[in-house]
Amino acid sequence: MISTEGSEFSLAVALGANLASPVGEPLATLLALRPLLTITLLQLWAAWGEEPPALQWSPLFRTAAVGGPPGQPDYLNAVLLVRGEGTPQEQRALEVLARLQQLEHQFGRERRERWGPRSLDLDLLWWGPLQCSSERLVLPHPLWSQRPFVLAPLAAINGDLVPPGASMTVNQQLAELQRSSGKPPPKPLKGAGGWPESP
Ligand code: A4P
Ligand code: MG
Repeated sequence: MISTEGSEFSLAVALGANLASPVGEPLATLLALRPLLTITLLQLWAAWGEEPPALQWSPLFRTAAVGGPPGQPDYLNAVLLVRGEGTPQEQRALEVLARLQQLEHQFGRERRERWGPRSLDLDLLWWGPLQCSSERLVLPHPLWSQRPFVLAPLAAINGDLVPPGASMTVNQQLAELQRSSGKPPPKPLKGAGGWPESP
């Protein structure tokens, strides 16, 4: 048996917003969220007795809504990659999810309909090879590789990344999606002051 103890794993979080939150429009929401999400994750890793992970943020992307009711406003999307030591565990992933949902709630998230507009959506995409299939948590997220609003931010962080369970790089998946949909991939939002990765 190959031990994964001591290896580095990545955990990925998808961020999305297309309605105003108590702090303002989606850009204000994601700017306010960033330090809170950073502290939340660093606190969790510290509580588990792990070294602080490295956080890699994508630029922000303005993307057309996929699915859900017609006429939704465009989204602002981004992805956060959290890289650190320690073996991914379902119990810990549920703790991360609970903290993400607290943040969604803090930013005024209301759940009305599937894929409906929202002031903040924080989805866990994967955590290393961990697989979960409960109602509360499905990992890897079943749809991430078909979502241009996930693949384009991931490609901006590292297009050569082969995510857990995938057989292609993120760049290859993005090219494949472009071929099958016939739509160009989303572009990073320019001039988003206060978001360091913004071009
Ligand atoms: N849940 C299970 N697994 C997970 C996971 N890996 N991460 C449960 C997060 N939550 C997970 O969540 C519903 C339930 O899923 C929760 O109670 C949680 O315990 P939700 O946030 O209300 O569902 P959702 O996000 O609407 O659904 P889903 O299937 O994750 O949809 P997507 O893929 O996130 O789609 N278009 C653009 N351009 N940009 C977007 O960000 N987002 C969506 C939502 C649709 N269209 C979009 C965007
Ligand atoms: Mg969600």
